[in-house]
Amino acid sequence: MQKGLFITFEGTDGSGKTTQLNLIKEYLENKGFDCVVTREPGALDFGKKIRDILLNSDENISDNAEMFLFLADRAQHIDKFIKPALNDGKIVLCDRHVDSTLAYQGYGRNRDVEMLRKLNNIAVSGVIPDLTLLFDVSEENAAKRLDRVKDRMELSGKEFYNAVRRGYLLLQKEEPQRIKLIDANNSINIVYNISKELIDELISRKSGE
Ligand code: Z5A
Repeated sequence: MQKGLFITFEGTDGSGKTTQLNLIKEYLENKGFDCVVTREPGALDFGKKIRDILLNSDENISDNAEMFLFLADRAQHIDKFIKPALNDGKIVLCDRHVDSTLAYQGYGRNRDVEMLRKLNNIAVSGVIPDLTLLFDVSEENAAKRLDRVKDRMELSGKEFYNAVRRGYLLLQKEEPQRIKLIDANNSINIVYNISKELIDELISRKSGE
């Protein structure tokens, strides 16, 4: 039985989720919790190779091939890293997970969202996040923050970005209990305070169960 807590950080590129994940790790560790930080794609050696293909390949990767690569990374990550960490009672903080596939491959690349849910279910074999923080930011603000060389996914364009963003907002409406929406156009500090409150709520709810 799962003893730890599984918290995922989601949002479009440039939403600031990685910044918040690192701040939350520090916050939880200062409170004495045992945390591990991980990410998709590319947490394990197996996934690093997949990540390299997904983000850096010059080849014209088909939408279906892209989808299966993200799912293969996830299946391995869940079995070999996330499940064992949760069974050890750790708090797992994961940068991107199942909702990224629904938002990017589903709403962004127009793969069937219901089919993706089924494939995600196979990949995660019963492990569901206790909480997902969704950082929502406008395309204009994200672009200002990502003033660097872009990878293959980030080169997909404005229309793709906005389709992914709308997709995330739909997912949040469907699962408001698990997915908490945060306005990430705000300063790092404001976003951090909101994130902390949501994490504290989760911990006190779980410790009362
Ligand atoms: N992908 C997919 O398609 N399907 C899947 O199933 C999965 C992933 C799992 C992974 O990219 C790509 O894979 C991603 C989705 C796709 N592609 N896209 N496009 P990644 O893991 O390399 O990177 P990322 O997750 O997209 O983004 P990122 O570079 O890590 O950015 P971020 O986490 O959103 O932001 P950040 O690194 O925290 O901050 C970026 C900058 O903004 C930095 O300078 C910060 O100091 C600054 N920042 C952060 N917050 C703020 C605020 N609040 N105000 C001002 N400035 C800020």
